[in-house]
Amino acid sequence: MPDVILHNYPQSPVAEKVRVALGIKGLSWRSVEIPRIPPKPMLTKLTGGYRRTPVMQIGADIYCDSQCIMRELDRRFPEPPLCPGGADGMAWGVTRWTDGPLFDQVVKLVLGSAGDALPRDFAEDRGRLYLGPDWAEGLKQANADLPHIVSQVRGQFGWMDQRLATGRRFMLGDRPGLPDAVAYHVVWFVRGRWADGPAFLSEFEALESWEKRIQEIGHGTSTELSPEDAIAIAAAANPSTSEGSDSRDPQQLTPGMRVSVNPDLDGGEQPVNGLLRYADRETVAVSRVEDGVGELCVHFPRVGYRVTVL
Ligand SMILES: N[C@@H](CCC(=O)N[C@@H](CS)C(=O)NCC(=O)O)C(=O)O
Repeated sequence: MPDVILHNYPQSPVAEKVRVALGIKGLSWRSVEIPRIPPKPMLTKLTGGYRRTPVMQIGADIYCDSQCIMRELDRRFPEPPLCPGGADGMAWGVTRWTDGPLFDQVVKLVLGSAGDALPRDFAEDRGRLYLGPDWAEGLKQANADLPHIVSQVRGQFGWMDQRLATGRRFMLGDRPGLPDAVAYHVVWFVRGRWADGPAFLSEFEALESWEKRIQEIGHGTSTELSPEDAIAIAAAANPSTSEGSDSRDPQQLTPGMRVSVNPDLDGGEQPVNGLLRYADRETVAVSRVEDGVGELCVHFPRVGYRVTVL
């Protein structure tokens, strides 16, 4: 199998989630460092427009969004499983809480508390992405509303702490898994990027000792790769995804349809267009041809993404 390549940057919490999953699986992988703000021409050459972090590449297959990445990692490298002890199914639902409402509040906390200290281009990019077209107003509101936002995060971190306070080593028991990776990245973000984060977290003793256990797992073994080499690897490979669809598909998606795929929330992002290659309940994959690279298959999760038939 070609190498697992993660396009990421060190400060990205969502990438940290995937790095923890790579650690749980004990994998060796290649790391391509991408810019923190657009333009990201080497990344979008592979994705066809998707610009978020992280993106996973395996040959000419490109996996957008951590939900899709984690699922593919579990499919290709089933041992150890991301949902040990038969926790599959609802454990994915937990990710919709941590990555959705909880992450949104933590972003407001981090951006709102930084206020004017944020570099202008970063504030503009992340403000638009997470707070919508009225992001400047949203940032001011977040700053004025910090005590409320902290109270919201505190309650939810309390749930995680409670889960661990019963003596469990990890969220599901003795073995680490998906709920650990998705909870950890939010805690990691709060600790590292909010000045009051460490003091805030000191209330949660069980959570703090669990953080150490997650850190001990590490990130697997990574070696650097240049974006040029990653593109050359894609150019030399063919997508490994077979054509397929599902007769119960509510949108009646079938291979060969011209579609566009975009996150279902308005972050002002560019849709990815292509020919549908594969669709089921969990994923949608489109084929596209990129100048100088050839055919690529770009994968997205179904939940949280809108597929539009063109
Ligand atoms: N739903 C996406 C969210 C990814 C996301 O928002 N990542 C942040 C970085 S932690 C991002 O893309 N920020 C803008 C950027 O890196 O350009 C996922 O789970 O992968």
